[in-house]
Amino acid sequence: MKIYFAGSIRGGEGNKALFKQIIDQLRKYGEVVGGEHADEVILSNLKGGLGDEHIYNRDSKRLDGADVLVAEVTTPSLGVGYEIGIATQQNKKILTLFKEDKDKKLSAMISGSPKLTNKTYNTFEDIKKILEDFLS
Ligand code: 6IA
Repeated sequence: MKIYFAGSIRGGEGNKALFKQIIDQLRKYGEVVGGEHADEVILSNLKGGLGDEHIYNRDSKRLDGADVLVAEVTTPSLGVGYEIGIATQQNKKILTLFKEDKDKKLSAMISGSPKLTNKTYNTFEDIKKILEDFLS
């Protein structure tokens, strides 16, 4: 199973340490693509930076080839929203993870979609359980 992991980059600082934990957990279920921003090793290989067009082409191709999209959506991100829209059109299995926070509300275009599995969490233990239910 190929799993595309999406999380905010320019949309605002996501919780990179948590992204990394999610990616490591996802590797138990399949091959993870995307999520470089959370991976120190790959990050260090990217010194000098990639052009935006390159990132767009590469990520679009990877998303096309993925079976499942798992998106951390607590920090609103145009890129993540775009990827969710594309994956929805491709009828992929999609899971969103949103950290419970009384001051934040997930976009209705995400929380209201019947084509997504939207889950809220408090702790990484919650995420592990959500992933187990969704992916196994
Ligand atoms: O609008 P955003 O930048 O928050 O969009 C984030 C989403 O777009 C992520 O889920 C990625 O799949 C994709 N994306 C956007 N920029 C990049 C990127 N830039 N590298 C990989 N995926 C990206 C280089 C960042 C650098 C810190 C390694």
